[in-house]
Amino acid sequence: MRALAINDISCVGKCSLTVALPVLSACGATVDILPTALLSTHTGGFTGYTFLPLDGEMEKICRHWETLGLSYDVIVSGYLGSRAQIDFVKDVKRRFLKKDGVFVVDPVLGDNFTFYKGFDEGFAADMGSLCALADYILPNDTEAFLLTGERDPERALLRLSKLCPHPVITGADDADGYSLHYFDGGAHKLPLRKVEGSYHGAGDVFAAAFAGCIASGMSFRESLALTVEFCYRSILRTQKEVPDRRFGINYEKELSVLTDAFKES
Ligand code: PXL
Repeated sequence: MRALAINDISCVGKCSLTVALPVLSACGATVDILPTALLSTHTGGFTGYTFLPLDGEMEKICRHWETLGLSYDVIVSGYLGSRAQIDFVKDVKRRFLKKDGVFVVDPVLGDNFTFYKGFDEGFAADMGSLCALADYILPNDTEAFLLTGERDPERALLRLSKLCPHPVITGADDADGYSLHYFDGGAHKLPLRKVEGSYHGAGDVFAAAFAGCIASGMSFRESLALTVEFCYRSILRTQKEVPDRRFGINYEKELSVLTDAFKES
């Protein structure tokens, strides 16, 4: 299975490409990367970080790849630094995704019901137009709200299902507790064990694991269950081991959840 991860390189903070590479690899994928920007750290809670957008370089990289005849079983996109990059990713899907390939979009917009630095409503609307081209979208509760205007996850899921056939809201509180919501023709709710606290990079770990599972031919439901198990264990470990949550999730010692599942495939 050949995967393309489109995301930034945050040198410190264990998110985006530095997570996508090991996690997709643990699912047995050959992983190529298309970096969207180079940052000294991610933007969540750090100040004074460097930010180099790679827009011009991305087109040059793709032109070279076309001479190699590359194509992908799965493309997974994450943090995009500008509205132009959102348009570019649409083009990358058209140029490089196999006919029966899977396009997974993590619409990275914000957390704790606020936008990440540099994003606004116009950016969210453009991200929605990228979601409309995806087979699976993986917003957190904040991103589901920013994309639909609905705070209630069940209503947000239904709105998202008009955009994309398989939306997943990766974790949201409602009257019944904390749950993942997904749609596969009907709406479903998967209760989650909540680990108290806020865990930067958890969404990126989730997106990479889910993309690896679904592209390996695992069913939607099984892919979610395995991804949830991997993320839960990693977050629990982080709660015990990492006092400063800006430094990401300690997922490394839990990669065996994925490697064991994909040993024979
Ligand atoms: O984890 C999402 C993410 C990815 N990349 C960058 C970010 C963030 C969230 O803050 O800043 C650069």
